[in-house]
Amino acid sequence: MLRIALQSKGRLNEKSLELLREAGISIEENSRRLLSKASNFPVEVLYLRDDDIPQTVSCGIADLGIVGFNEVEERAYPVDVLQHLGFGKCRLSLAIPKYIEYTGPDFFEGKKVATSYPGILRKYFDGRGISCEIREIAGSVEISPSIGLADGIFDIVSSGGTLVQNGLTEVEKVMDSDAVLVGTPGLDEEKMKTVRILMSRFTSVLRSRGKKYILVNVPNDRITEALEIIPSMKSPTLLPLADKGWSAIHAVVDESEVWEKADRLKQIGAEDIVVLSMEKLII
Ligand code: PRT
Ligand code: ZN
Repeated sequence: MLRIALQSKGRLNEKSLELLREAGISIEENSRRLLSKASNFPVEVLYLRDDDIPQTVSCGIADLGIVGFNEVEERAYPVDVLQHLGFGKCRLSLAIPKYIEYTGPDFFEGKKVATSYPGILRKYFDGRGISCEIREIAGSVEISPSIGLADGIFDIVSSGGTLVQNGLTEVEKVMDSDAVLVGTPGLDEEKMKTVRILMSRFTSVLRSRGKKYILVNVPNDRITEALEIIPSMKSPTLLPLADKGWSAIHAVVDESEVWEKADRLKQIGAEDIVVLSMEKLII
């Protein structure tokens, strides 16, 4: 039985459970329970605050965890980063009041910066030989400059709305982050077998996200051009139609490119373009 630590509530909770669900793992969801077993896979979920996940996985109380890469970097406990999961995307950046002129990273020499991520920030400044006073605070970092606590902040940025609301401007991106699957270093072979199955299911789910399945009928003399518009993952599926001189192409395309590709296919004489949702892409 593998134990996987997930955030009990917060930004990553829902998406982590959704990933497990889409990977075919049924967890009984009861937020008051600390531990829940899956009914159809040898895994149980341990719900924790995200801050505690790296340590819990590092010391083997949980075999796996899903947590922001920023927390893994900040806590610096030894864990194996097994997979980037692509949700919970954000960046950690330095920001200063918007009316102050920024002169590059040396701006922070001798200044004070407020953050909840002192470890990552210390590494950044040390790597550049900048001596800056880091003021660690637990929350509402963004108000620090306006109350005179710091000259700038180092915090998570997603849309940038919070910075704007507080009269701040982003001046340096220090790292990108997304949710990652982490594992206890040196798991035994028995557990690793299950971990590998889980990771390959996650890969299938993640690959199918944002993808559509497209079927299109193309005159045979335009097939080469059509295949340039919708290149296939391996070799394309090409089926002759009953109507001689025509073939059907099946391919997987990014959702964001569907309209643009459909327009181009029509321009070369393609007809009957069908776009389908893709639930899983199991390779
Ligand atoms: O209770 P617990 O300790 O478990 O949760 P938490 O409150 O510490 O973390 P939570 O749930 O807020 O975030 C969990 C993880 O989500 C973070 O560690 C990041 O990896 C990731 N993540 C992604 C974010 C954001 N986007 C995000 N926008 N975490 C926080 N924010 C906050 C940020 O702190 C800032 O206040 O949102 C604000 C900025 O957002 P924008 O969109 O205005 O730029
Ligand atoms: Zn937290």
